[in-house]
Amino acid sequence: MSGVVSDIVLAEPRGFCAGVDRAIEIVERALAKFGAPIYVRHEIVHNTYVVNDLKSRGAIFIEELDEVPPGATLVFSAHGVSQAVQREAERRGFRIFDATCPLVTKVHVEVAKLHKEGFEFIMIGHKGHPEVEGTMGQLDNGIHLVEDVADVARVQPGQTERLAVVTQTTLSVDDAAEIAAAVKARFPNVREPKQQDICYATQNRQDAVKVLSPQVDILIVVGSPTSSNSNRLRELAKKLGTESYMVDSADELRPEWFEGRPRVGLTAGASAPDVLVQQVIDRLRALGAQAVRKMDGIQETVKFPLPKGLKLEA
Ligand code: 10D
Ligand code: SF4
Repeated sequence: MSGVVSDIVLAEPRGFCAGVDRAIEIVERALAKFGAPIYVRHEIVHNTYVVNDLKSRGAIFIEELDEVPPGATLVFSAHGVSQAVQREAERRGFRIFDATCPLVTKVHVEVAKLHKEGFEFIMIGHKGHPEVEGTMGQLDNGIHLVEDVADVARVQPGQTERLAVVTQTTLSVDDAAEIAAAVKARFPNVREPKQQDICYATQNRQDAVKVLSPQVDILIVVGSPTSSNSNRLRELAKKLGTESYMVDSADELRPEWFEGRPRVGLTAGASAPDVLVQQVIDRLRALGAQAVRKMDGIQETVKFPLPKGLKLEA
């Protein structure tokens, strides 16, 4: 089966975003400063390798706060938490570090601000996703979830005078725009975010796939099945007519995928570490890949500060 792959083109940008870098660093620094175990509510980011690596170093991942012993150190995942979870964690007296991405927190802050001004919300997002639960849980009620255009026709806000749209940060940019347009058509007064809530990293990785897909025969996305933004990359390539598969690790690559598809594009979701991309490259080399090149793409420079109490000088 060797020799099926001829060359690899790496998407640019791909892989870790600033929010993921920060979230992982928060757990690492908490481990270094306070020692194991450090409790983390939900997977810190949706990646199997990252979670297993932190587990091996003393992190314990939980979903419910009653799994955390009194006095423990607790980190909230990058996807954010509801007000109820925040309050309950404080009530239980844990030492809390919030690894919510600042771009998710920005949406929470906007919801709280507009709520005070009497707004209700249409949230575009995926039901059951922890970020959606966290954002919807900023209010007791008044946020109505729509997952697709059909939901927009069904949604019943309490009033339509003061209605605002918010979105999950990791959606398909194109699908979200279509759903937002349907919201606007049904509720012409609706207030849309000044800058859309879909984050720079989601936007940039999808833009790169749009450029790369037509240049290759198949696109491999490194990412875990639970990762929304990674799934959107594979879906986008398929929509553009390029065969695409998502893999959690190099072991999942199947040689038959590449038969008759010698030019391979490779990208990674915002939660997928570079070590996995390197392992995929090694596996593709074993399948015959000779050349590896990066596509031209923008360089990301976004970096978020760590919480107080975990900065190096702290
Ligand atoms: O599922 P997802 O794309 O929202 O999360 P993942 O952990 O894969 O990537 C990082 C994105 C976050 C934390 C939400 F903005
Ligand atoms: Fe933050 Fe965007 Fe990364 Fe999510 S994908 S952690 S919103 S930068």
